Amino acid sequence: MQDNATATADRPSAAPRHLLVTGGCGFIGSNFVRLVVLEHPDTRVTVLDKLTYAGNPYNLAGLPTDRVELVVGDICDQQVVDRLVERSDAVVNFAAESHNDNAIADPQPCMRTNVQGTFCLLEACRRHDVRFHHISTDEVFGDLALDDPARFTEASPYCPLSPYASSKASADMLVRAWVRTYGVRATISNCSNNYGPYQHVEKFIPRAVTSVLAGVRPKLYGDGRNVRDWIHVDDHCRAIWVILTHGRLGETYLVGADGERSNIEVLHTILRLMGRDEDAFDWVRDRPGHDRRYALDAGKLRRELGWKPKHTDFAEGLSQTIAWYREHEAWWRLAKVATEATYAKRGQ
Ligand code: NAD
Ligand code: TDX
Repeated sequence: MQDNATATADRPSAAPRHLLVTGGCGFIGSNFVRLVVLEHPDTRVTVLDKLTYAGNPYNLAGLPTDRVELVVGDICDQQVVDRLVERSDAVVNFAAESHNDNAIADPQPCMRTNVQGTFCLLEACRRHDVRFHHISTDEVFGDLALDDPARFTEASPYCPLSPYASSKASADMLVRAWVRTYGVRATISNCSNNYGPYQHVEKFIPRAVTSVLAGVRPKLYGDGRNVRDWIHVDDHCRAIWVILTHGRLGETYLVGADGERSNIEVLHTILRLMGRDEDAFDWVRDRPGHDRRYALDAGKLRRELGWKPKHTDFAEGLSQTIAWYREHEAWWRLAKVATEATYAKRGQ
């Protein structure tokens, strides 16, 4: 799709020349920054990242320093946020406390960053009339039963069921209110579960893969039948760029790749691809309130903006992801030790 195709009054037409990416040292944010810098040479990126345990500046290593700048700071710091937003054409907000298990153990950081941080960014975008794209999740819609043929659409009611999901739903509500009340030029995307390189080892797929690599048995929560709708991070990042440059202002777009799989199915595939027996894992206690199933219908994004996923072979995407973790042990080894110590205390 051309950068300046199909411009209308409510549809931004040009690629931003100077983009502010919050949370750009995390998993999806760093994949997005890399995509933008490598494929859109007219765009410069400033990353604002607090470098929490989940943020790693190495994730941006090798990118041209004249086009990528890292500012270490907090999206809840209104002064820093205002200064950076004022000199940007657009903001993409990835910054979040993104892990359900952490939010259950201690919801405070999640509420602060995900809700208060989004509020700060919206206020700055309102003051400086800057385009805002907010990254959200399918978890805002609650969960579906395993035998329910339904999938979430943009019309599904919000029904968050976990601390993390409720913080993301709250942030989405703020964005909608700032669009309606102040005319902030914003869009929201709600995506399903991502996998791919640079994902923190606390998350299911990298945790299982690095456990096998480290000679430890992976862990499966509950009965293992919970279903997630998997999408490769590269497909998510390409969807974000299309929505940022061609999405209708004020709109929400769901991003998913028809990748529903039960956790036990995913774990079996990982074990098979890594040459282990399918039962070489441990069952552990379930996550409290564990959402049963997520499933997204991304028809609007496909129809309106012509997006479609490229990584449609899940086993192939997983193989590449496993290879990435195999080749980047120095990237995950320390985080793995700390993460497993935390999980061990929680009995997971
Ligand atoms: P991540 O945990 O890997 O990265 C989060 C980044 O935000 C880190 O670099 C961290 O240092 C930074 N950060 C945290 N608090 C901050 C603060 N107060 N100020 C500035 N920076 C801060 O997360 P991720 O998996 O890349 O998720 C990115 C976004 O996508 C989140 O908003 C998440 O809710 C959303 N999302 C994730 C998924 C998924 O499957 N991972 C799916 C749908 C939506
Ligand atoms: O060791 C594990 N064993 C296990 O069975 C871990 C870490 C998880 N699980 C299960 C819990 C979930 O059903 O696997 C599934 C996926 O878990 P996570 O990777 O923690 O992801 P999830 O809770 O589904 O949330 C993710 O997708 C939506 C992201 O972390 C969120 O940021 C995103 O919004």
